[in-house]
This record gives sequence, structure tokens and C-alpha cells, in this order.
Amino acid sequence: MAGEMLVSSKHRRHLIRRGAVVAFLAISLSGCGFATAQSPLNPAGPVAQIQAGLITSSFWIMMIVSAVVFTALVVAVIRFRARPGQRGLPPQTEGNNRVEFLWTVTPAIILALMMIGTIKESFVLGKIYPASQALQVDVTGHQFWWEFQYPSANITTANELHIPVGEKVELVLTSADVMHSFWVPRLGGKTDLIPGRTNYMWIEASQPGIYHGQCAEFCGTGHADMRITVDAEPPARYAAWVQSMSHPVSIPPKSNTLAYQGYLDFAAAGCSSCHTIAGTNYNGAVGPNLTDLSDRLMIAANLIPNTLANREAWIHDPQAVKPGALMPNLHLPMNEVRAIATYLGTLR
Ligand SMILES: [Cu+2]
Repeated sequence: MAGEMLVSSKHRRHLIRRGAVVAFLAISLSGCGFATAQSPLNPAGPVAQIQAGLITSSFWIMMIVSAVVFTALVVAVIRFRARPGQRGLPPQTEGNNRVEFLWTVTPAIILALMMIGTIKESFVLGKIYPASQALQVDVTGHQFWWEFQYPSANITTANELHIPVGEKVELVLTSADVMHSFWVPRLGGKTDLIPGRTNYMWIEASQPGIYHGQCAEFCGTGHADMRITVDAEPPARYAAWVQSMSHPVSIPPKSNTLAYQGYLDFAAAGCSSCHTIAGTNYNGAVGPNLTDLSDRLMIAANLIPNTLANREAWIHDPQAVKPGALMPNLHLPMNEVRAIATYLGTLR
């Protein structure tokens, strides 16, 4: 009986030890994904490149310092360990000018080098470009979506930021309600959006592609679902997008019965008191601007793909799709939901 208990407690200790090793490896290795879609260590433009350079150079300096310090520690522990038969304290050393000079000056030089590099790059990163030198986009954070305005083209859109590849884009950031933070890691570090204040950051994408980001400042229940998509396009495709946004097709022909019904229902149900659709007289300013909606990849701040079924689910019960969403559930009958979702699919 006692033997059995001994075996089982030994077995349990063995399991706990093995579990601890697995947990340690899982936690430490989970930071090792490099080429992920939202990794600052996988930069896709000059801003992120500079920041990744600062991160990696500081990392390697710290690694070298750690290697020197830990080697010295291990050598000291082994060489000066207590020997059998040794009595009393070993010889004591106090005040060694050469050593003290070395361990004061060396860290000072290392820190100065890191400081010079960081300050130099801070000026590059912190530069605010005037509209003549960069495409200006005014970004407004809302609970829980993003508004993007292009003053030079008189365009407003939401959640999907279109930018031309290889061009500097100056983001002018503010918030309509609480604090948010704009973060698309592959294009640059985060910058806060603060109500009543204007912050600036510039980004540039070196390659065409879709870059993902998130709100990075807790802003309420829907914070985790406040996502950003940046669509970096070759200049010609970007120009085509601007053209399409500037000349939206927003009223379906009467022959398209269901979509036209949706166009009417959009006002009757009250959607137009919150949403703007350029090219119609719908000009609500509470929720996202829906102009050219069929061009967007996702809906609900990049939460679900922009399909008819998903638009229906969203209009039918926004909170079921995105907890904390501020769009009200209007309890519309299913035929109205379908008509509006169909209408929104025709906006281009
Ligand atoms: Cu947030």
C-alpha cells in the first residue's frame, strides 16, 4: 500500500516536471513566428524597416553583453568555488580602478551608440510631411471602426485603407470618441488616436499587397474586432480606385427590383440617418461611409468577408456577429434585410 503511494507520487512529480518543461517551451517558442502577417520583424516598408533594424541591432548588442556577463559569471563560480578543507573567507579584493573604469566606460559607450542610432532614426520617423510631399489621409478612430478621408480627392471610406505603392502616406490621426491606436505592424509602429488632439505618422509600402492591422489601445467591448486592412496598390490601380470612388454607382436601376427595393428600404429602415452613400441623398455621419461597398473585401471592420450572406447576418443582428458593435439591431423583417444586403452589394 505504502509502496503504491510512493510510486504514484513519484509518477505525479515526473508528470509535473515534464508538464513544466512543455509549458516553458510552448511559452518561449510561441514568440518565434517571424514571417507572420502582423509581425514587425517582417517589415514591408521603410518605416517598419527602420524600426525592425533598431529592434534587431539592440537585440544583438544585448545578446553579446549577456554572453560576456554570463561567461564571466560561470568562470568565477567554477574557478573560485569553495574547496574541501578550505577554512574562513577567501582573499577579499576591494577597489580595482582598472576594472571599475572598464565596467563604467564600456556600458556608457554601448548606450551612447544605441542612443545616437535611435535619435538619428527618430528624426526620420517623426518627420511630418506636408501634402505636397506625401498623400495625406485623415484617420478618425471610432468605436469600433476606422474612417479614412482623402482631402486631396474628396473621398471618404472606412476600414480598408487604399494607398499607392512606393509613395509616402502621411496619416493625420484623431478620434471621435475614446483613445484608439493605429497599428499595421508590417508598415510601422503604433500611434495613438486621441480625442481633441492630432497625431501624425507616415507609412509607405514597398510592395503591393494586403497588410493587416488592429486597434492597439483598448477602447471598449469591440476593441479586439477593430481591424485594419491596408491595400497597397500599384499607382495605376490606386488611381482607378480613386476614380471609382469619385464616380460611385449608388442607385440601382428600377429593373433590378430587389436591389432597388433595398435602396428604398435603406432610407425607410433608418440606415441612412447613420450612413453616407455618395451619389445618393443618404448622408448620415454616425457609422461608416458605405460608398463603393462592393469593392471592400470585408465588412464589420474587417471581421468577416463581404458576401451577401454575411451582409445579411450583420444587418439582421450586428451584436451576434461582433459583440459590442454600436450599430443597433433594427429587428428588420428578413425580406428587408435581404433587399438592403443586395443593394449594398451593388455599390461600386
Ligand atoms: Cu481599440
